[in-house]
Amino acid sequence: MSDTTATFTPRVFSGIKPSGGLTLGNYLGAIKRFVDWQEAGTHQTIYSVVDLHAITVWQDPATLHAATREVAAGFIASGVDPNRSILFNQSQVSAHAELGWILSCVARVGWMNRMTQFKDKAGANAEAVSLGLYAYPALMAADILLYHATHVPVGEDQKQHVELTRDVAQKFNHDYKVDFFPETEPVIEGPATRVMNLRDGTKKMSKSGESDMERINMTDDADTIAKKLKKARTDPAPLPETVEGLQGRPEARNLVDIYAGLSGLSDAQVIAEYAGAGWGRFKPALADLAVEKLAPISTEMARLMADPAEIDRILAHGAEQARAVAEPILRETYRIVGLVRS
Ligand code: AQP
Repeated sequence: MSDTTATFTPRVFSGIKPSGGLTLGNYLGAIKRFVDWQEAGTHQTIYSVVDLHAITVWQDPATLHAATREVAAGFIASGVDPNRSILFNQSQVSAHAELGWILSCVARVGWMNRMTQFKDKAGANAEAVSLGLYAYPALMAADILLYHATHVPVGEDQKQHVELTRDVAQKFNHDYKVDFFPETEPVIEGPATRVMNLRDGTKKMSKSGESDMERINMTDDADTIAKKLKKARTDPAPLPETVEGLQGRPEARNLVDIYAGLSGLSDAQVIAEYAGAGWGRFKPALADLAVEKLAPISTEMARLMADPAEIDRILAHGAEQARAVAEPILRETYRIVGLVRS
């Protein structure tokens, strides 16, 4: 039984839900890394707007299509090149749903019960949320394993789901006595793998958070980005002399981390540059950096979104390419399981 990905084609898969507008968290934790993988050229890169995941919570049908296009525009404007990466929306490749069902029959209820994201999202209302929200990690395992992806770049919050994907792959390989699915590696590297809410440094920045002031949206204009960062909550102390000094200061750590993620520096390098600085110096510098990096992306997103037919064309072409990779893997899965398929 294999416990490495060495025998598989080096391939990256990752996705983002169109459950609202993209945030700085999605950009730093995911999309920026997607572009790095594409640029490295070491792996085939496959990226998806995972709309089947979005509907695990209510989505207005009138806005879901637009949100799907917006996420696709965010990918492209950030540097995902549809000529070098496969870019598509999940629901156009029905193999995701087909393998999702098969892997739901492999995954165990006890595994789902341990998923912290489900507990966070369901809150006190666990009996009333959709069955899809509960089973989400089985579909996510299918998204990854459908392409025999060896590496999955994600933010910190998705680590547990990628680990569950490994468990699903192992159990499938064990139960059917095959060496078919890889044990995919989650890749969570560098600064800003968990960007926090600007109003509360103990909560993750999310698309669906209550207040717009708690997140930077990738469609925010320069003035809005600067205003939100200048109003971001902080403690009164200046920046510390060392990274260790950020301990117990979640808001300060978050802003340093965002600076590091945007600049390509490490947290330690940011602290070395701003040791002892007050917020009156650091926040405007951060706002300038954020505007410099994000404003061109939001301008390009607006340009792309003005031509929705072109985005749909790119997604349709990507879906065709994704099907070509997925189909033989799904076909072989059916054969291994003993399902009849003509
Ligand atoms: N705050 C974050 N910091 C770092 N990475 C993040 N990601 C999301 N938020 C942060 C990463 O973005 C990728 C796509 O996530 P998703 O949209 O599929 O789901 P999510 O993690 O549930 O994102 P949101 O923004 O919190 O969405 P809602 O509010 O709709 O649930 C993943 O790699 C994720 O780690």
